[in-house]
Amino acid sequence: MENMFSLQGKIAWITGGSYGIGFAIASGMARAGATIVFNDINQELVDKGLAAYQAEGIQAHGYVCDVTSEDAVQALVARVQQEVGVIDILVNNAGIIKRIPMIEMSAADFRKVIDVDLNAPFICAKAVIPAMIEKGHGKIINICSMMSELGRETVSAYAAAKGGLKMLTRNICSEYGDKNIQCNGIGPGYIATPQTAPLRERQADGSRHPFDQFIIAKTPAGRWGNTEDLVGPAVFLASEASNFVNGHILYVDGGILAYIGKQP
Ligand code: NAP
Ligand code: GCO
Repeated sequence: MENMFSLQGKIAWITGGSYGIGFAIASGMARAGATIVFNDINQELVDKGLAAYQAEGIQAHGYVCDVTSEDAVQALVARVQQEVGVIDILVNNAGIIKRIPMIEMSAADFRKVIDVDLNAPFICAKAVIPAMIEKGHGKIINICSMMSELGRETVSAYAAAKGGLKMLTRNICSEYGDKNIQCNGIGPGYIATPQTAPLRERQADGSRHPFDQFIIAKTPAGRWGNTEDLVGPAVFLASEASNFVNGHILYVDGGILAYIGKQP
């Protein structure tokens, strides 16, 4: 049974993997046997990531690469192939959010979010798929969101990107499923990371942020997720245990999408 979930001998590339959700998923994949490759946007973050992996006993390979640049991504994939090997597993994790009411948001800000959260997963998947086809297998995991399904005030660009990422996931499955490539998404609920820190900030009087209280009430599990909650689902989608699971979005949300909300 254990072998079904083993990632022994696999090379996994986690974008934006120096901290947060990407770091936790990569560490979990390393514990399952995978060799970890990650990138981040500057050397400082990569060094921080390398030290964090080392502290966990993981010898990760870290590179500076902006995933919105197709040239940089193609160069990174070629370099990884030379220095580490062919990428078996891609996790499109790097992402940004801008919380701005739509009518106050500039088109430039909207484009920036779409660029990192939707164009970059296309660029990274496009870069790894040819070698996956040649090797005869591949796993792509796109980190989606509650906003792949739901809207909310101030996150128009993020919701548009994550909704698009859900459909890119299904399309990669449709186009390359016959090449033994499985492309699935993970839709995390509200997870305590730096990205969501502003939504959890304590108020001046020490009370919980109203959004924090809203999320607790909206989540049947009654808590925020932590990054470890995403590890089992990610290892499953990267392993042979999920070889006939394709084009699926696995929501890991403590039940948010199942719930109408607390009755009055
Ligand atoms: P995070 O703490 O902000 O980490 C995101 C990582 O991506 C950071 O290391 C970031 O670097 C990197 N990154 C951003 N732009 C990049 C680029 N152009 N090239 C390379 N790396 C880049 O976010 P997180 O909360 O761990 O989220 C990770 C993913 O999960 C994102 O796609 C996010 O949308 C998604 N997600 C998060 C939650 C949640 O509740 N936290 C829920 C659902 C989905 P910088 O520090 O330089 O920006
Ligand atoms: C927000 C949050 C969310 C989460 C996550 C939910 O402002 O609503 O940042 O978008 O980060 O993506 O799944």
